[in-house]
Amino acid sequence: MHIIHFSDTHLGFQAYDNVDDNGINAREQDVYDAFERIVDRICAEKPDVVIHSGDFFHRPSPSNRALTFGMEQLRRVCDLDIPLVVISGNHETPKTVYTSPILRALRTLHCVYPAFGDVWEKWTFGDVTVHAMPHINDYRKLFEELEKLQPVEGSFNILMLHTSLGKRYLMEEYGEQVFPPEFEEKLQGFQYVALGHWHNYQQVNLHPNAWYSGSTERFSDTEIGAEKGFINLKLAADGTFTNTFEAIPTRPWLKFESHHCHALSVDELREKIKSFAVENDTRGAIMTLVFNDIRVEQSLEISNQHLREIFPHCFQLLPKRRMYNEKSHATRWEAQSFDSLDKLFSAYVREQYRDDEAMAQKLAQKAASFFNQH
Ligand SMILES: [Mn+2]
Repeated sequence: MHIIHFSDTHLGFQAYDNVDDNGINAREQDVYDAFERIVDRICAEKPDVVIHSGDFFHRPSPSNRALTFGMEQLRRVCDLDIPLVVISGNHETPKTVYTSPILRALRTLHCVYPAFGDVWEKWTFGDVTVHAMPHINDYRKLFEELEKLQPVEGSFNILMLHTSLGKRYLMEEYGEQVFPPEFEEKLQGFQYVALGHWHNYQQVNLHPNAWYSGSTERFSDTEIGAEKGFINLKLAADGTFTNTFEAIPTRPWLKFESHHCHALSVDELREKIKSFAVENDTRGAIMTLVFNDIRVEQSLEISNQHLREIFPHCFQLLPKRRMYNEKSHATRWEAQSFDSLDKLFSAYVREQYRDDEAMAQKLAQKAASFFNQH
């Protein structure tokens, strides 16, 4: 038996202002492309069963485009008569009773078995039983279902969960859950636990039968350096199995980081960034640029516009400036926000008029009243 396990496709996710030739948010399109690549592989490999461990859609009410795209792609799998089981994740599970579960729409496809709402469901395909435990917001109901959960004797039991198994796999998101520790022992009754939620491909240390397939695209800079793709699960007749990860191509996301920027001259810092631009292929890449302990006046000279000139062909620049505070030697995070523009300007003016404190103060005060007015 061949099973393909994937997860966290987040259809409908959008980020940044880049729009493609069709007027679609370019990052949203990246997410669709990743999904389509996996469906291409499913159609080529023709596995016996496909499982998706949640966060199929990014929201409980996805856009028309996300919904129609998802349905069209699943239809390709149905045309090959391959059953596909999908569970609801914390992202698409409705937060109130006023919203109807979007995964219900997938029931209209004959090969798709969506699990949503507050119940554990199971389906058997040949030698394999797939237990689908959707994300359940209400802990009382979740506990009830986990109490009932039981593997089928004589079958290869796969349990699908969208959760953090142990506290290590939390994503710092609304509504996410840690798998209740009192039920962890129960997991041993299942030959394979197909996990979703954590975005990197990973075997769980404490539960070697449990695997995160990871997401199909990168949704934050914590996913830099991790490949994206799906799991090929191959079962042998004796009940053993092999688990292999297959990567798909995705948009590159690179990270430049400079420590102790305050100890460098602006020119030295610039050279460092430029050599990174030479050593790496940054075309079409998302670029996280971290400047640790940077002085205010340095950050004004290494502006976003400046960085754009160094990386003219990158997709998106994400600079993070961690400010150096000479007096306390403490540092703090400074986003690209304008809330402390007056402070930035005043520090800059003081730097420019080192020998004329009176002039610096006068300019800073004028600027401060201007910033207050506007
Ligand atoms: Mn999730």
